[in-house]
Amino acid sequence: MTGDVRTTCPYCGVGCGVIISPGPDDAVTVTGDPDHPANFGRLCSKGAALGETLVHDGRLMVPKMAGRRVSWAKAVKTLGDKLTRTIAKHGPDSVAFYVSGQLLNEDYYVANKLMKGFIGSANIDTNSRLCMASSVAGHIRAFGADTVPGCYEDFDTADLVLLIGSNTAWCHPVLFQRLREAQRRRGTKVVVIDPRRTDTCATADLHIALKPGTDTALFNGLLTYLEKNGKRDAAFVAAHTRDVDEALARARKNAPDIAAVAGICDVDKESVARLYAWFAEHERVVCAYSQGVNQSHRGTDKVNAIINCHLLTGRIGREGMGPFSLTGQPNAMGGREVGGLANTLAAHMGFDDGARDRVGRFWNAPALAAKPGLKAVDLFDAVHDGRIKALWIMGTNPAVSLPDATKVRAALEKCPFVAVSDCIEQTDTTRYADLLLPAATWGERDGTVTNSERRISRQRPFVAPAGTARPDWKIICDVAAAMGFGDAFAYAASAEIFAEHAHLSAFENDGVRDFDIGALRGAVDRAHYDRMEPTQWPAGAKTPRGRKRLFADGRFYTDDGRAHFVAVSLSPPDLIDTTMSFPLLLNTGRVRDQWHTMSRTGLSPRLGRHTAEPYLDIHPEDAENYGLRNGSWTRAMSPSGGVTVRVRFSSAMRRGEVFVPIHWNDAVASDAVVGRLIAPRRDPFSGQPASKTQPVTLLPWKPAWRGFFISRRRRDPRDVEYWCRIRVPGCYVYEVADQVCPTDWASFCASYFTGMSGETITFEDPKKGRYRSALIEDGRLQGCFAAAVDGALPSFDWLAEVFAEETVNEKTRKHILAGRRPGDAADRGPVVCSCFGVALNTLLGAIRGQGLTSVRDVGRVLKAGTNCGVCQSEIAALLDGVRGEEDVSKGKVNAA
Ligand SMILES: Nc1nc2c(c(=O)[nH]1)N[C@H]1C(S)=C(S)[C@@H](COP(=O)(O)OP(=O)(O)OC[C@H]3O[C@@H](n4cnc5c(=O)[nH]c(N)nc54)[C@H](O)[C@@H]3O)O[C@H]1N2
Ligand SMILES: Nc1nc2c(c(=O)[nH]1)N[C@H]1C(S)=C(S)[C@@H](COP(=O)(O)OP(=O)(O)OC[C@H]3O[C@@H](n4cnc5c(=O)[nH]c(N)nc54)[C@H](O)[C@@H]3O)O[C@H]1N2
Ligand code: SF4
Ligand SMILES: [Mo]
Repeated sequence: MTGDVRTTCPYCGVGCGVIISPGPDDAVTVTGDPDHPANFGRLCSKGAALGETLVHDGRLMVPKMAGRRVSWAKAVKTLGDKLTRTIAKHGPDSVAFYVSGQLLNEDYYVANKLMKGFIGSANIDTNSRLCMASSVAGHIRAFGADTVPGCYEDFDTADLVLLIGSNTAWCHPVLFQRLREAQRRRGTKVVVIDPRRTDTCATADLHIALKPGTDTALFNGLLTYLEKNGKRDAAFVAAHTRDVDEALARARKNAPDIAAVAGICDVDKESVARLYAWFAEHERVVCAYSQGVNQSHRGTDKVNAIINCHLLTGRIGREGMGPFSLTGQPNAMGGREVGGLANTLAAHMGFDDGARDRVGRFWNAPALAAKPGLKAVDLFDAVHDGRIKALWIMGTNPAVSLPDATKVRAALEKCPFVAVSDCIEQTDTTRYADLLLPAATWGERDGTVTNSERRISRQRPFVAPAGTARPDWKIICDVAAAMGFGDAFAYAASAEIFAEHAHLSAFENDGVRDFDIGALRGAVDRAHYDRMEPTQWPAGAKTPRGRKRLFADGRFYTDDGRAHFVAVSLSPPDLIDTTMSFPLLLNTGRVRDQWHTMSRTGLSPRLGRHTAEPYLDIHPEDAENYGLRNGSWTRAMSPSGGVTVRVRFSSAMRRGEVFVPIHWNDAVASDAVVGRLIAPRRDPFSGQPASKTQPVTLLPWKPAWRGFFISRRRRDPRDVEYWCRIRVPGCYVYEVADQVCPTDWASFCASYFTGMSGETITFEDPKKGRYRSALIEDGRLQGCFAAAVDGALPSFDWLAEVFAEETVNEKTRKHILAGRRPGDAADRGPVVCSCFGVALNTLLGAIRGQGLTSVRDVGRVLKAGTNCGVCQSEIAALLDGVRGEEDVSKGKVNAA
């Protein structure tokens, strides 16, 4: 590359602008784009580490059939023929696409057009079903369209922000920083509503640790309270809404007063009272919500319970207020716009006759789908029972991320033909593919994404695709041509697809549909597309440069133009009940420095150090009942499956609830696919699975020995029951454990060193059951193995650093088997600040030793937290912890 390239981060829905600049030796530097309105130059730890992920490790470089390389021509023809023949024999509904919020608008648009307009089925659904479907359904019920009314600026100017079921500090870090800035600048109050005390709570004014699933009661109670306390905006409600009485009647019955709500939600009355009083007091309120709301078997009702409160108070569409759904993936929003969900047609139109006729004419479609298609879980059920016979998966890893993952795998196994487009060769899903298509990925692809605030930004390429990889839109159009639809898919570039998408949004619109980006149609001209600045839709004839907010005029997209209150309730069967056999409630979600199934973040050594192993968080008092110790292992089980993970004690958990992150999968760990545990229970309106409330039980899993293995090359163990891989600079670390001890450690270890050469140094203490060995060649450490039956192991941190060093000197060599840095007694612990590699024990040492008292002090002394800032909440919590220890030692704290 020659000059700077402005593009967009490929991770979360904040949609930050990044600038890629050429660096020395073909490297690039990644910085935040100061002019991008989503981030104004900021990046979080994941964004800042993007440069490290531009390696070709594990990339799928060429198309493959049954594991063998084939030409693109053959791959495209095979897939085209397969689809055509299956459709001819079994009808259009016998084929399906399962796509992703990680595709660009252009990819998504052509995939949707091919399925719904040319194949004649609507069996195309997306992983956004697992993510945003309840928000979509809630928006449509209330507003008549899937509209996010507000924008990020509202977080800057609100007086009160509720973060509901959102771990914003970790999942939308740059937006969270923006909110923290507002807290500092104007004293914005922040309330977190989440069963767990997450990092997001560290700087909140109030945390409501409600019983999972009870949000509807909390917001129904709020609605009742607001009405009782004269907070209804009578003029707005009368002129612009309907069904307020039904909603209020239901809310009153269900959540009559604060005491009742506190009981249902299992929180103290004072917290509920404070939340309600603050909401009543502050005109400028933003309710931002994410997966704790959406991923529920009553997620759509939760969304409407929240929206109802904004409608009653008329707090919508104006500066600093409104309900705000935080989108997860970089293009979760765009997928909704093109029509990637099975129950929408295209450009925010449904399957009514008018829309079908309009879209059919626009596409000149030979076979427009007549009715909605199958939603994700149903779609995979149809694969399982043989109704769907050919499936094309693009940019998602359903073998990991769908509920009932074991059944999903069985479905993939049974399906007569599975094609997968991915950029990574070995994922849990690609192993079921009959045909693998190498997709170009971030940095290589060219198109647009839409973020949480409806802002469409460009992703621009700056490197050539790896191997023979091609952009998804191109692959889809080639397959369409092979099916005989070449004329309708003859785009020379993604710009032409975008222009068509923009044109369709404006086609016979006249302001009746919210999604209108007609003003961007000029993008058909390449130069125009290249220059396109981040734009918030609607960007039609009236507001060609985009619009920040909608609904200030009180006009909605329902048939009667009014917003609809929705009467929602939370009756006892809606509460999630555990049983005698499965007495704990499993909650699932994300960690700070990993992204989904780790195919990209897993490549970054920096990011691997924040949370190295899959784990289960549990309250220490619960753990006791299950015979679990901190750092021991557990087998967590539900009726549909299990995982084996490490136990972490956490007082941030409510009693009776446990948490397991979603990221680990068979490509990085022996048995940590949390989707295997989740029952496919889903919301009746949105079809979104309830991924956050699964009854489970726990058993201790007791290995006879544990250890680790470090190697320069990847070599996933096959002969141990437990393993997980951690990427660190220059090498791979494997944590391993097994229930059976090898009879001979030396030969067991030798099997790990197979194929490597060098001099072996060994230490063995048979009495204590400890064994350590290292392989050194030409002064370089090649492999390292340590095992112990009593768990007494050195930390691998320093050893991993030795791998990064060029040569091992005499002094170091002596310490290798001890696993300890010369002259160093302490283990540094996990990395807290990824940007500067500052580890936990270094932080604690400095805080205690130098008496540091603020995040700023820590930053001054260690630099930690001074770049992207996402670790600031963790540092604040450490400071609190140390302060607590001091208070205890000074006798300031009485036993609680
Ligand atoms: N680091 C990182 N960031 C990401 C991602 C990632 O993989 N890694 N993924 C992106 C994507 S696709 C998404 S969808 C977003 C998700 O972003 P978030 O929704 O913020 O993330 P989660 O961790 O899934 O869940 C949020 C919280 O919901 C809480 N919760 C569970 N049950 C309930 C309940 O009944 N009520 C309430 N009020 N809360 C509940 C959980 O305890 C959890 O802390 O993150 C995006 N950002
Ligand atoms: N239990 C539980 N399950 C969950 C969730 C939860 O909270 N709990 N969250 C759900 C949510 S919100 C989400 S969004 C999903 C995410 O789940 P998935 O979508 O399954 O996760 P990813 O790892 O993001 O999968 C993306 C795949 O696309 C590939 N890829 C990346 N870029 C490209 C590209 O340009 N083209 C193509 N063709 N491929 C590409 C990557 O290599 C990767 O294999 O998980 C859902 N599942
Ligand atoms: S907040 Fe972080 S992950 Fe999300 S878009 Fe911005 S830099 Fe990327
Ligand atoms: Mo998501």
